[in-house]
Amino acid sequence: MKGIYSALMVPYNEDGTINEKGLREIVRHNIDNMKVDGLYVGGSTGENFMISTDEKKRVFEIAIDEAKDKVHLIAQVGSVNLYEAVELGKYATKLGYKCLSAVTPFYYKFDFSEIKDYYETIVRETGNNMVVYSIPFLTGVNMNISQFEELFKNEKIIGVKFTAGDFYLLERMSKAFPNKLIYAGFDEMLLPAVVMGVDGAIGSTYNVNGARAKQIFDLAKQGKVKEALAIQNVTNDLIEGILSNGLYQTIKEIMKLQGVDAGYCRKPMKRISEKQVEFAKELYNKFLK
Ligand code: MN9
Repeated sequence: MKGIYSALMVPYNEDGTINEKGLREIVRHNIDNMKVDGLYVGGSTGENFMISTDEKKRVFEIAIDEAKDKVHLIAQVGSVNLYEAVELGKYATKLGYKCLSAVTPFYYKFDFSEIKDYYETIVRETGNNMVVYSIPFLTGVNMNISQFEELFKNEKIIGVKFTAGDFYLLERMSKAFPNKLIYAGFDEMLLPAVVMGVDGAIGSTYNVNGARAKQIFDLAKQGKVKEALAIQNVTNDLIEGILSNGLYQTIKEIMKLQGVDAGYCRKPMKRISEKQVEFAKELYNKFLK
């Protein structure tokens, strides 16, 4: 389950419904053109926390139906509603997902025993594997190494998607848990994460820039840090542009230029402006054409 995973984008129609045909195209684009090793379905990038339980299930159905067994698939089922997480986990497991992931429960400032119970409940109820999704800058939940160790005692908890810039913790975890899968979550810091020993990376920009990500990953694994840095530099010129122009709106716009029906973002995210569309075009022409 190592390598580069796209955090799967989900295209929405103007009325906010899922553009199912476009979603199938995005899955194929990632597999055939971006050549990613896996897809992380139902994460932040899929705008998952803004959609209903039924819509989340539909995204899981379409992604696995289109991807078949060509790439690794991880279904993100986490929710501040644990009962929804369990329901989605059971659903994804039945569909054939071999691994689940769940964001740390957020908003209510749960203590660690509550977080631990949340993960153990999902794995117990589903019988599936679990990759913890840690993204402190959005959830406010920061876990230390002993807490990760505590979670990892459960053999079904097989790894973590670590979306943070704490490279000390990342290095400590890679060293301490050689049998767990550590995925880096910030695309702009892929190279240092690989140098610190991660097994893979999961990110939004891989939907459009997967080829460079794979090069960075492979070169860094071979110890060719200088060559990898040159590619990370170009990648970060692109990512800087994407972030300045609206993250998901811009990735969708670039994907359209790559020939994919990538749709719109879901409200409350706003519609892309003409000016942003123009800048997305510039980024595409400069970095991806
Ligand atoms: O899945 C993504 N995080 C979010 C990880 O979208 C919140 C990243 O891929 C970032 O989008 C990317 C740009 O900052 O690194």
